[in-house]
Amino acid sequence: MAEANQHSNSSSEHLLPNMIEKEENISQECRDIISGLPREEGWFQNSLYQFQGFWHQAWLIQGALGFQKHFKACDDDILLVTTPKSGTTWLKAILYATLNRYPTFHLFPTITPISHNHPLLTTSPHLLLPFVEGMYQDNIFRDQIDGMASPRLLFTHMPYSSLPKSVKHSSCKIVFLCRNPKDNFVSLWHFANKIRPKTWGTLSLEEALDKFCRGVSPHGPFWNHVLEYWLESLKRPDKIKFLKYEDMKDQPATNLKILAHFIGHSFSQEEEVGGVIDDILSICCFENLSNLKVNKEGKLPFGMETSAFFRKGQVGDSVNYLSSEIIEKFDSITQEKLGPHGLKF
Ligand code: PAP
Repeated sequence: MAEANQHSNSSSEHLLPNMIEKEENISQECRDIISGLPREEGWFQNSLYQFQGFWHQAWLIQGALGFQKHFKACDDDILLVTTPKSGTTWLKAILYATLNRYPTFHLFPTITPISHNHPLLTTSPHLLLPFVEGMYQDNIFRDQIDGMASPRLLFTHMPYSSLPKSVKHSSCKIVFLCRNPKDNFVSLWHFANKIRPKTWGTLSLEEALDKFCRGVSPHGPFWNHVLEYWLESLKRPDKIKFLKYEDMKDQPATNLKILAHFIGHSFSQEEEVGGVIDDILSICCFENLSNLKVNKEGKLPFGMETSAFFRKGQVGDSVNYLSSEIIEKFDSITQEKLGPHGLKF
């Protein structure tokens, strides 16, 4: 089995103070709440707390409280929700490029949206969609969400049961992305080892596996997170589009067309013939995004290096890390938790 620390980054020490600072700066209200919650050691943060049935970092619990209390959904909002490490960066880029394709295309019908000055070429996808619980963690940023032009394209990792009522009751659309649990786990394990401070040592595969299978992963339990959105998408297919990373990889153009239609921004015949779909997929593909300077050398405001979001971008990489015994264990949990509901990976 490969060692995750082969991927560790010597400059990741600076991340810890930022994460700790965020934990130290939480409000008294949140401090009081988390003091009564079950706590476990985090993967790349000091602690995870079980809040409303799922494991989160303290500062994101504060963000979730603000999100639940203050967020007013608009009917034309589009909310991307993902399980962490399921292809969030990719879907953020795809949705952004799809929603923002009009000005260029309509002004210059012979020019595709992928012009040399497209924002995705110089800005991390993570900065193009506000991370709502991150923004609501801080009152200063809250106003920025309220002040966004419509249609607002927003992002969250929150479980369905923790979403604000107004999201559920408005006509806003939810795009949910998840991924095969084995690949998701391997991606998360690598990510954790890449961004953990070196002084913490490597998180072993066994330790990570134990946490993940017990449900103790960021925004986990993984299976419950996926199941909530799956069940809701069955009840309300017009409200929630349930997507799998594997399907996006397998049939990107077909799924992008479906996605664009779902969010109310279908591609016209003219656009399809003009190659707009292919252009969006080209600018957002792993090879392109991962090689851009902004994604190779950039940093997010809380110190995270943007390169941490790009590793292999492949389906099935977990076979290179998991023994057949572990694969069997994963498959049986998945079958037990999701199988009865008709969800397979
Ligand atoms: P997040 O949920 O923390 O934002 P996210 O972007 O979901 O992270 O996770 C990164 C994963 O998406 C990585 O998977 P891997 O570890 O299995 O390689 C990363 O490589 C993959 N990824 C990032 N960008 C793309 C892309 N454009 N196309 C396909 N996969 C991508």
